[in-house]
Amino acid sequence: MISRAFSIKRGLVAAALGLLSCASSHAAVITLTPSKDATIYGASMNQGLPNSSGQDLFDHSNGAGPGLFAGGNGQFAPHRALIEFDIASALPAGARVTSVELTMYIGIVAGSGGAPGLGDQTPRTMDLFRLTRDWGEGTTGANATTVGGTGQGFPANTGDATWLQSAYQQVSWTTPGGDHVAEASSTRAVGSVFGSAQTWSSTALMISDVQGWLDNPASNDGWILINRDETLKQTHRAFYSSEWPDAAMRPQLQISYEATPVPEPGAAVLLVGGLVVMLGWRRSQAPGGGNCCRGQRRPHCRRTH
Ligand SMILES: [Ca+2]
Repeated sequence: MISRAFSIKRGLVAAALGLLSCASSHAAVITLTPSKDATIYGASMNQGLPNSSGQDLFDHSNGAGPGLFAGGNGQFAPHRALIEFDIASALPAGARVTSVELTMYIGIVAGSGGAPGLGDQTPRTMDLFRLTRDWGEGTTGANATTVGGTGQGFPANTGDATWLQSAYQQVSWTTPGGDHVAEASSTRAVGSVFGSAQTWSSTALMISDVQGWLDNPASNDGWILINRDETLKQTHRAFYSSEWPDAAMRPQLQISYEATPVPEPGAAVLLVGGLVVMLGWRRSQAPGGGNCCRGQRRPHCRRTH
């Protein structure tokens, strides 16, 4: 014979399992555009050595221009793109990120003069690294209407990200060119077709980055995009930035995630109701039932009222 206590426990377990089965668990996909993006610019190099002809772009930034550059220009000056997405405002707290991919669209190719089909035709390998220091976006380049002509950036304003400083005249990078982790989160060989989508595929590190930014928003400094051939001449690509007028061509971060199951209100009511009924039943089965008199000890009380 099943004991009364065991029966009650079994009922509670069944109710809890029922509650969980009623909980809403769902997978979802969301696409974000950057909360900020910018380009930082280095100084001219020639086969790894400073170029005596000189093009020092250390004090240039490009926070609000239409293009994000990664790679070397015609005078061997490297460019790097910074990009960040506001994860915590877009995903529910406690969600589990399952897939992440970044897509950007080519706006211009080094050496093309803005003409599709011309310029650097060699695929350029570009790595995404997680940044470890906050940086400023600023308003430089806001008046530019085309990506062409923005490849050297603009004189930085206080607080803008530059090659040497994460916030111009305020905070320096520990390492010039941007503080980032050593291991790339994702890598892509970028082509040369104007307007083409370039996607950095989901990796365990990409997922880990975004999960970390969701769970600890203060740690979110975004990624830096670095072209492995950035010290070579005319290797850059510019991608349309978050300021580009055509929203469909802006950078897009696609995130797949599973929301943490949340008990539905109706299921919670059923559980509480079930508990009340079971506790009432237990009281009614006690010696003397549920009608003991005030002051009577339960083993001695009787239905006398
Ligand atoms: Ca921007």
